[in-house]
Amino acid sequence: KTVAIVGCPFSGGQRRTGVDTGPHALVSAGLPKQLEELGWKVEFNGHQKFEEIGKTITSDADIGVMKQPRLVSAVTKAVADTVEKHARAGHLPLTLGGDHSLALGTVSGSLRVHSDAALIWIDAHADINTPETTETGNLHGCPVSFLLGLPGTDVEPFNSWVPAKPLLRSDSLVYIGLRDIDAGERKILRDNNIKAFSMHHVDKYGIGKVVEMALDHVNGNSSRRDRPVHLSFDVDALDPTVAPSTGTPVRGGLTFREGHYICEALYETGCLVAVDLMEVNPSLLEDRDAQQTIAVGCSLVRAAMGETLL
Ligand code: DIR
Ligand code: MN
Ligand code: MN
Ligand code: MN
Repeated sequence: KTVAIVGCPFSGGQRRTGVDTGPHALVSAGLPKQLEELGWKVEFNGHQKFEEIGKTITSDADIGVMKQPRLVSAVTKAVADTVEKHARAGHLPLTLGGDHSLALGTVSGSLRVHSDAALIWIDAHADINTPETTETGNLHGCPVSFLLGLPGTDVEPFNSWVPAKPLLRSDSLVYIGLRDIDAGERKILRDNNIKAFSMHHVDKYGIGKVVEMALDHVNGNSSRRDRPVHLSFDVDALDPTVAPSTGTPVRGGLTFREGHYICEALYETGCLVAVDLMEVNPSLLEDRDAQQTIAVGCSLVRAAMGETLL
């Protein structure tokens, strides 16, 4: 089995610099070799070249409140094409971010090949603001709304490539780890009846039961549990004591083991068709914190790719 590493040095979906160095740091820490040691054939021919896309965009004024909309749209479109290409070749795309706006691209690419895939989104945040509800204008807080085709997402420049017809049904999405949700997002989650396990639910049921319920939800009443799954993991889902170097840390997050358990359990299903690891920002805080976050990021990916304790 081949894993295709899609390194995405991109920070344009939010305001803090440095998250674009995340992919390089994860690869330099030895992630490709670690995956080979797990028995994977690793395809990695350097990181995505987003500078060239940047050069084609001469001015990128806000559209409504959206920040850098043309750049985010062009980059996510390119990511969608790259992920699609690897998925069609039967490879497992592993996308390293970069900020979480990239997932508009990764999930779009996955769904072009695996149209029945479900999305499991591990994050402190729901990232489901629309261009109308976003309070910050940062597009890393919006990718899920575009994937669901929510009202307000049929806007330029994204509608030049994101289909008007929803890519993903709202019952094909599950969240785990939420604890920082905007008022507008809360309404969207409720109105669309979206399955979300907050940290409250992780405390109440335990992570084992939560993952069980998440898989039950996306598989509906099918006992076969064979639905393809795209895992999009924002490292800020973890507690800041575990993964401190990330742009929007929120206390009260997943423990090291809870994060790893999710990855291990999804690997065990045999149904993972794509994995994203996003929002590792090694430039924040001290080097020791950055090294810890990079190490945890590599470790989460290994867990999703079959590393077991025994
Ligand atoms: C906030 C923060 N909900 C926003 N989102 C973050 O900007 O829309 N997502 N940090 O990861
Ligand atoms: Mn490939
Ligand atoms: Mn996120
Ligand atoms: Mn987040």
